[in-house]
Amino acid sequence: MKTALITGITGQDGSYLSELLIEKGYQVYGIQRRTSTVTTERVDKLLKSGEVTTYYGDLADANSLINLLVKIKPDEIYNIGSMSHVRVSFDIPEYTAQVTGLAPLRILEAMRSLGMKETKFYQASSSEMFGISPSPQNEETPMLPQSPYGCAKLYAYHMVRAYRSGYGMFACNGILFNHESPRRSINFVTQKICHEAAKIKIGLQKEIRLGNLDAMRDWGYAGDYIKAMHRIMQHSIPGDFVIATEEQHTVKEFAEKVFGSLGLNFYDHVVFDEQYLRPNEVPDLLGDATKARVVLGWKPEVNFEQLIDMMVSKAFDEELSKLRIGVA
Ligand code: NAP
Ligand code: F7E
Repeated sequence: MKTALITGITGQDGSYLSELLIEKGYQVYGIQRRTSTVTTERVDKLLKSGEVTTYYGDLADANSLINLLVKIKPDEIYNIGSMSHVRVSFDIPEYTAQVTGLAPLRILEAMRSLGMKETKFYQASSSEMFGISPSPQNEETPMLPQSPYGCAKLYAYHMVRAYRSGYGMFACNGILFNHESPRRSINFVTQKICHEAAKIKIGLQKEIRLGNLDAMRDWGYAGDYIKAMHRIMQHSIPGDFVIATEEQHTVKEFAEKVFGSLGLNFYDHVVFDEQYLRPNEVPDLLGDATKARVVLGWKPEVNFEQLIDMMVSKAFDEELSKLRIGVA
């Protein structure tokens, strides 16, 4: 039985990846950080059933990571934990560098000094690293990040490459474009739009406050993207792969479709709010995932419309049930 260690197991991708690895017969361990309110909601079922085991640790604490590597001796490490919010990274740039940039180095260095030659390492790299490079973006596109988050991810990306070539480690970057799901945190634009539209439909509020509506993104489904992570780790040669749908939409288009699917007109409700603008914007992300398609045989299964349907119907049900139990 293979053993996997997932950092960021309580997040969107961590929960889907845990389910996939369990299905494939892995023993799954995760690192959980201490928080004042419990953040294990997405994996609670798996924790209760004993299919996943978590240990306290923190990406900012090298000793906690070393101790867990010694204890678990994983065959595969998926480093998907991160301070993952681009706008917030402008408020906490140094923390972002610590957790998103330096933590992958901490793990790679621990693997190296512990002599874990057979252990494979996956790094959750991001399309945010491309920044203002013209689209479509692939593995050869120059990277010009615009945010502390993008810069931290780029540092980690290069460390993975350097440890792979310098020490012969099986270390890979999945360069994932935006991917969403009903499990997406509420402060990313897709989930925010779905939930606020649902609340407007139910009559709980009248408006939605948003920032830049013209940003273009290549949005896929998280459940498809975690399959790519696993394929990257099973490929015979470690490498870097762009994972994307190769289809682009604006924030405006996403919102129009969400509101339309609930029988609402987005423009009757939207209010511009500059607090949601960023010091630097990334205007145009569109992936070219040819390498993943050809080398890994990976392609997305859920399209843009299906993703929206899935997110809106779950958001609507959740908002309605909060109302029924009196917490909305
Ligand atoms: P997410 O939902 O925000 O999950 C982030 C995870 O990291 C959570 O489990 C979080 O724990 C954990 N974490 C944060 N700080 C930590 C710390 N100091 N120590 C230990 N764990 C910590 O993110 P996601 O959407 O699943 O994304 C997964 C990874 O892919 C991230 O690295 C993200 O930057 C990257 N990425 C995401 C996308 C996307 O569109 N989703 C695209 C490209 C790359 P808590 O639950 O306690 O907060
Ligand atoms: O913003 C605009 C905003 O925060 C998307 C992370 O998973 O993907 C994600 O980063 C766009 C931006 O995602 C609001 O300005 C307008 O142009 O949903 P987002 P992101 O910044 O693209 C990358 C690939 C990652 O790696 C990250 O971890 O939407 N926008 N109005 C808004 N965004 C937010 N959050 N809230 C608004 O009200």
